[in-house]
Amino acid sequence: MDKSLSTLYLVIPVLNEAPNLPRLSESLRATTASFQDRYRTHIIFVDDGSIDDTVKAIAANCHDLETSIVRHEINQGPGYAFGSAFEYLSERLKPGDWVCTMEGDNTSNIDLLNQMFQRTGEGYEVIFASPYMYGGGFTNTDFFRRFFSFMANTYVREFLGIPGIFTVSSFFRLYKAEVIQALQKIYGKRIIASKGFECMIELTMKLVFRNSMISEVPMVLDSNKRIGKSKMKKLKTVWGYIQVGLQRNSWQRLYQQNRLHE
Ligand SMILES: Nc1nc2c(ncn2[C@@H]2O[C@H](COP(=O)(O)OP(=O)(O)OP(=O)(O)O)[C@@H](O)[C@H]2O)c(=O)[nH]1
Ligand SMILES: [Mg+2]
Repeated sequence: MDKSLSTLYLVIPVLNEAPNLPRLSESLRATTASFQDRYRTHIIFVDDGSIDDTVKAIAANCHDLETSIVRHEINQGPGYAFGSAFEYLSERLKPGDWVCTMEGDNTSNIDLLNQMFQRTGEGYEVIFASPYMYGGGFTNTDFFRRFFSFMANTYVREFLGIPGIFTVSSFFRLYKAEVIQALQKIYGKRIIASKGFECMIELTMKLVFRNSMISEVPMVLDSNKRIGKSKMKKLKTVWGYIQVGLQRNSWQRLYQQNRLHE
């Protein structure tokens, strides 16, 4: 391992994903190998009170990869899990590093990372994988899940006033370290307050407040790539979206009051 290289951190929240780990580890291994000349890859799993063998499956499948496991004994939700990962990263991130957040159920097409890095070469600081942009899409995804996702994205665009981004709720994103650090100065080490799936909307808003350079790459979400069911609790997520809407102005004020410290 070349310690002089910058690090690409892959942050993966996992809740009962043991069956998906063999395949996930293969793609993480392939990614680590394909970036080895440019980045050292470090994978941070956030296990959130899984009641299956997720932790054992990580140990069994990822022993040859550089990994850390952040653990919550009791399930707290994916937003809280991302917050724990950002807190963990706050002591470690260096300029030049990148943070990629992704799903643990094999639905984040990690082959897109190359294309995402190409966008960073054009000056973009944050890149979202985007099923809603031209060239992206959904396959093998049930109608209700697509409808829910469509409504969420429409709500954010039309009611929270974030136009111009096609997909605002996807977990699969690439962030420049300096962006995470800038947000941490304003919003604290965890950056996000939301505990549930609405966390990505909160983070998108906070990125937009600081005028971050955001771009998207098209992704086809293939739900057949995962084993098991979605863990999203729909009603809880709708409530989370409403809460995020209610807190929008206070987060914006916080940015305006603290931006000089950036
Ligand atoms: N840490 C943590 N991770 C979670 C939690 N709920 C879901 N996840 C993980 O977050 C990722 C996304 O969850 P999914 O259940 O796939 O939700 P989704 O992608 O919106 O739904 P589908 O498209 O139907 O898969 C997966 O890696 C899950 O293991 C949670 O409460 N805590
Ligand atoms: Mg999923």
